[in-house]
Amino acid sequence: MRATICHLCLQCQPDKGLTVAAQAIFNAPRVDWCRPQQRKRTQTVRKIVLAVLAAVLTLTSAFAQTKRKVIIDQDARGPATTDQQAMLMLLQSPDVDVLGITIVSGDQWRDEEIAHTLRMLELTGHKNAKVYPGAVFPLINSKEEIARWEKLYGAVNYQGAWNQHKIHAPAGTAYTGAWNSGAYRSPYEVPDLPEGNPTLKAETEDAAHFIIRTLHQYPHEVTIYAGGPLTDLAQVVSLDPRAPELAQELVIMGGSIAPQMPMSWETANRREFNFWWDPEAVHMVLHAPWKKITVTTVDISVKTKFTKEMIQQIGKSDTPSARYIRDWADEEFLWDELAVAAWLDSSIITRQESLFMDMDISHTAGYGNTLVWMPGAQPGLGEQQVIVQQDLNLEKFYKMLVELFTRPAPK
Ligand SMILES: [Ca+2]
Repeated sequence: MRATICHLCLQCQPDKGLTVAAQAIFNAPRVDWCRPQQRKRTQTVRKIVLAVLAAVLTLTSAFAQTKRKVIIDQDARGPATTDQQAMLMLLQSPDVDVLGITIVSGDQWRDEEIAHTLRMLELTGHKNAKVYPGAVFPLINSKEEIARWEKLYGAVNYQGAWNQHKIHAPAGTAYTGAWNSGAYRSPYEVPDLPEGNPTLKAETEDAAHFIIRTLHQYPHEVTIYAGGPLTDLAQVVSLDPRAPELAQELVIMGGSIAPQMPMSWETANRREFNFWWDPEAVHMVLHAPWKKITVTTVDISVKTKFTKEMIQQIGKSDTPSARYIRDWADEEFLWDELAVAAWLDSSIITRQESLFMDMDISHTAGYGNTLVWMPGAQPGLGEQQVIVQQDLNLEKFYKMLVELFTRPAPK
């Protein structure tokens, strides 16, 4: 019987490894004794466990690093439509980490948009995504300002949340489907939703503070995808003018230069809804120090279409996202979806231009019009150089849409 005690035994078999004598001298100095093979085996097991743990940590870290971080800043008409569908694409991408969704008034008023977004998250299996309330009204523009403008310069057909009545599209124009079917509501009225009311709640932190906090938390790692009016981002610029320097890049759906459309559109070719809703915000954001700005304008958006055939194809899959698209999507230009797709896979864009871009904030006939210049022709008043997409690989884009909407929600 040994008079010493093995600390290996105490650690691995505390009740079996002690002899009576050992228990009697439990407090005696401990030595590494005795069973070289057992000790060696124990050390080998430890090394293997540590190696496996290190490998798991390395893989986890590498996986986390490969996920691209994005903040979605969006107006969010619903159910479905380009707004919800663009968000769903980012949520469904296994390569993307959606850090938060900030909602701004535009196609509808903010609070109703928040409700549609929360319900979309519930229906598509993305309940963990966080939603932050953004701006209710533009910085300067207003219903009264638009009424004054229309008296002087003519009608503006699509006014998003300001539309007071259903607009019936003239035959042959592009104003069709869900895009123009909204009835006017007061800014804070949230009706019962056709897709069901959400039980999820939005966060209490506002959009601008969330964006600033997150850019500081992950400097140079976060893309901001802006699919609506730019009021939230203008508030970011106002509160923390250097915050844009901390973003990896800014992706915008907005603006219009010279789209090939029916004459009713071409007579107002520089007026695009997202930019028109809050021109001063666009001016502020396009003068801020972003590292990179990419703009998906109407010019390229109108080359796309979500067709009934595509919706039916997606609806054959029995995933939560596919069911959501099947139940609520309609034919529509893929405005916001294209901006998302081009960020997910830049090879979807086959032609692009580098232009200087700004916004007409003159409150005259051109108020809300997109301004662009070829490099060298810009006035040099702080306007930014942006990448403007011109053409795309439609087949690749549509394939991505179907793939993302038919896959299960990423874990
Ligand atoms: Ca939008």
